[in-house]
Amino acid sequence: MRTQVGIVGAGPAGLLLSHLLALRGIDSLVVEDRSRAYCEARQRAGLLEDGTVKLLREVDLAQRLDAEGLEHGGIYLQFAGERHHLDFRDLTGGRTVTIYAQTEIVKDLIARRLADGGALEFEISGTAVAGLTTDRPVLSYTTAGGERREVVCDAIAGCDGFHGICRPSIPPGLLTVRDRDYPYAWLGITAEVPPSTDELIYNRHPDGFALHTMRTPQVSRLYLQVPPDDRIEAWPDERIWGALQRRFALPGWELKEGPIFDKAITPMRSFVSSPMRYGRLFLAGDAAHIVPPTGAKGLNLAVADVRVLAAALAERCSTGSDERLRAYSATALRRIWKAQRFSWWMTSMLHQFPENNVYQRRLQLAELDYVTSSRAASTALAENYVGLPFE
Ligand code: RFL
Ligand code: PHB
Repeated sequence: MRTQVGIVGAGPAGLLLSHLLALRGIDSLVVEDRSRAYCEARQRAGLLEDGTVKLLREVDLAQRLDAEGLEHGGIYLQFAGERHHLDFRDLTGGRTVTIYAQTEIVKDLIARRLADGGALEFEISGTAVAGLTTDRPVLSYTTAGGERREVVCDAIAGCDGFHGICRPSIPPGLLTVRDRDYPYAWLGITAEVPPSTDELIYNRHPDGFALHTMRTPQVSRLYLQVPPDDRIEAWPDERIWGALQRRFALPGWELKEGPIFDKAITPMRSFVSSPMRYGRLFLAGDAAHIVPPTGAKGLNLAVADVRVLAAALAERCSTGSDERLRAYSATALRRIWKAQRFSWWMTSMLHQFPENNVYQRRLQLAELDYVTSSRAASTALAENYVGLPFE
């Protein structure tokens, strides 16, 4: 079998890449080891940068996003018993962010690829990549029906997330990893209750960080900083709501509670593996880098990577020139490192670190005070949060 670009992983990176390539007349095959239903239900990101929304509009993927997405012109930062608003429209010349769940983006992308006749295979197993330094790399896998396939490609895109097989297929010693673990995790819940806020609340509290976000006008999403080794069984619903009530408490404001229908604990990590290329294998999205979710950058970075990669692969196909493909890793990494810095900074400013002494905790409060009282400092937060311009 033959395709131009073999794509491993039907997350946002792999699916969007196949769509962007199709728009340029390049055929691809996406292989995914989970079921379609699983990919469409996996609770993850919810916040899209201004540039991500505009890109999805440009490539005709924003019909439902425009109808159902919730446009936000700012966020709240809560600390030391007060809640402060940052007005992104004012600070960034009218730019905004949009709440539209990753589950919905994935549903839209899968529906569109199938409607356009795209090749998409779910529930495959035994994914392997070979011949990466030749000009005919091979993607092999076993179909849901048990048939082993070998697909000869011009290039392979490793969009298979942090735990995928593509990054580990690169010979040891060729990749440089820069990473950082955080001494806590996030417990995330989705609840059937209208959000108690019009815009997201990022909350620094002596008990730990908390975030109030949302999915729709009827569904709230909330996160709590918890110890890294906590198990979800230790968090019955009453304990979760109790912790959220304590952390968000503000005179005259009420946090509404409702039935929780999804809860999970996620570790926090910063990770960059470079270069994002080995021969004809190109890594994109979480396969190459991870950020802690405090800056809401993971999904947006995956989109930014494949935007660059699709253009580079298209140039290679139409002109035979490798120039943009050779620049892919360096181009993507410039944005990635700035998002790493921003995500690390937001995380460091808002969480309780067990090792912090009183002096360091006082510095965090001074930083928050500065960010909410200086126009220069709040502009720096705002322009990173709504998303730096594409290259
Ligand atoms: P994904 O979404 O992990 O997709 C990878 C796909 O590859 C498949 N796969 C394989 N397929 C075939 N063969 C194999 N051997 C395979 N191994 C793996 C997997 O099943 C999967 O379908 O990576 P991608 O496409 O790079 O997308 C990245 C985003 O999913 C991720 O960065 C974001 O969800 C991060 N994130 C957030 N990002 C934002 O931009 N804004 C947010 O508000 C935000 N909030 C979050 C987040 C991530 C979170 N968690 C759970 C990690 C909140 C949370 C709690
Ligand atoms: C989410 O809506 O799930 C979300 C939003 C902002 C973040 C992290 C998660 O920083």
